[in-house]
Amino acid sequence: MIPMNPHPAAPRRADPPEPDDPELGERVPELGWPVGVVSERLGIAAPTLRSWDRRHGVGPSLRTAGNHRRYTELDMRRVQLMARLTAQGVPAQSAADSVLGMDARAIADRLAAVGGAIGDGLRDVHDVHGVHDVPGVRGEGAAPVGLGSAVPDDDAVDLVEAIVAAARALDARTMSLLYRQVMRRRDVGRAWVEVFAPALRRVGDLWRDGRLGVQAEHLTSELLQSELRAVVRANRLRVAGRPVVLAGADDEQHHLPLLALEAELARHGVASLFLGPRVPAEALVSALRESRPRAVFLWASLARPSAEPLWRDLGVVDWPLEVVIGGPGWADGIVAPRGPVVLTRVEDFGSAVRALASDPGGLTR
Ligand code: B12
Repeated sequence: MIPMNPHPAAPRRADPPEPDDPELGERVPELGWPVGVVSERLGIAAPTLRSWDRRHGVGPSLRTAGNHRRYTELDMRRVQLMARLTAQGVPAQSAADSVLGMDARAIADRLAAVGGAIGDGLRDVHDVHGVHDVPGVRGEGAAPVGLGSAVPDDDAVDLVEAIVAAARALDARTMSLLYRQVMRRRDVGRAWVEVFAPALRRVGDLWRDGRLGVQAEHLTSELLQSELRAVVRANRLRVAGRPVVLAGADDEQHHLPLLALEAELARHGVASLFLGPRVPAEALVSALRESRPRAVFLWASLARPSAEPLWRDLGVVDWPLEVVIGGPGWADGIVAPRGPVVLTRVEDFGSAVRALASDPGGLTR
C-alpha cells in the first residue's frame, strides 16, 4: 500500500471537507487516483489537470510519499465541475473560485442537475460546445439581443453557476458575455425565469450568508440592468398604445423584475411608463392621474408596512384601473379601495406579463 500524506502546500480558498465526513458519505479511496486515470475517466488532458492544480488549486488533495498526485472521488468531481464551467466560457480562475467555494454536497447537486456522474457528461459538453469555442460567449454580437427564438435548452443550471462564479470574481466582462449568451438563445422572459432570477436568488443567498460581498451583488444587477435596457431599446419601434405604468413600491430599491417586465412587454409591442424604484405613493398617484393608464404594476421585494398609504391614495382614481402587484413583499389579503380599481396579485413573471399585456393573443407572436 502506498502511504498517503495530506497535501500541505497548495493554499485553498475552501478546504475540501473531511474525507470521511459521514454526512457526505465520501471516503478516501485506499489508493487515490493518479492523474492518468483521472484524465482517462473524465476525458480531460493530463497537462490541463496539472495546470488547474498548479495555477488554480483545483487538483488532488493527496500525495504519495514519493510526491505523486492522487485524486479522491471528491477531487474528481471538483475537476469535473471546473471543466463544465470553463466549457461554458467561465475563465479558469473564476471557475476555480466557484468550485473551491463549494462543499461536496453543493458540487454533487450541481453535477446531478446536469447529469454529470463521474465518467459521463463531459464529452457531451465538449462535443456540443467545444471547450474553446462556446457559442455565444466568444461570438459576441452575432444575434440581436433578446430577440432570439426560444429553443429547448438544458444548460440553464450551468449558466446560473457561471454567472454566480463571475459575480464572485467581480469579472464584469465574463458576466456580460454570459448575459448575452443567455439572451441569444432565449427570449427575455425565459431568460429571466430560467437563468436571471435563479442567479439573483443564489447571489442574494450568498450575500445573506456572508459568502459574497455586496459589491458582487451590485455588479450582477448593474450589468443585468444594461442588458435588459438593451432589449427595450432594440424593441423601441415595436411598442405602441397607451403605456402601462411600472413602478417599485415606496422605499423599494429592487427593480430588476420591473426592467425584465418592461423588456418582455416591449417585445410584445406593449409600451411602458417606467418609473423605476422607490416611487413614493403620492408621486405614483400623480403619475397615474396624469397618464391614466389601463394598468399599473407594482413590485416589492421587501415587506410592505401594514398600513400601506397607497391603498388609501388610490381612492382618487376615477377610471377603470387594474393594479397588479408582484413580489414577496406584499402581504396576503390586501383589499382594493372601493371604486373602479381592480387589484390583482401575480405570483410569477408570466402571470404579470399576461395581466399587463392588452392583447394577450399577441403574446404568442
Ligand atoms: C439585486 C439585489 C439588490 C440590489 C438591487 C438592485 C436593483 N436595481 O434591483 C441592491 C444591492 C441595491 C439591494 C439592496 C438591498 N437588498 Co437586496 N437583493 C438583491 C437580489 C440579489 C435580487 C433582487 C431581485 O431582483 N429579485 C427578483 C427575484 C429573483 O426575486 P424573488 O423574490 O426570488 O422572486 C420570487 C417571486 O417574486 C417570483 N418572481 C420572480 N421573478 C418575478 C418577476 C415578476 C414580475 C413576478 C410577478 C414574480 C417574480 O419568483 C420568486 C418566488 O419563487 C435579492 C435576492 C432575491 N432573492 O431576490 C436580494 C434581497 C431581495 N435583498 C435583500 C436585502 C435585505 C436588501 C437590503 C435591505 C440590504 C441592506 N441592508 O441595505 C437593500 C434594500 C434597500 C431597499 N430599501 O430596498 C434581501 C431581502 C430579505 C427580505 N425579504 O427582507 C434579499 C432577498 C437577499 C437575501 N437573500 O437576504 N439588493
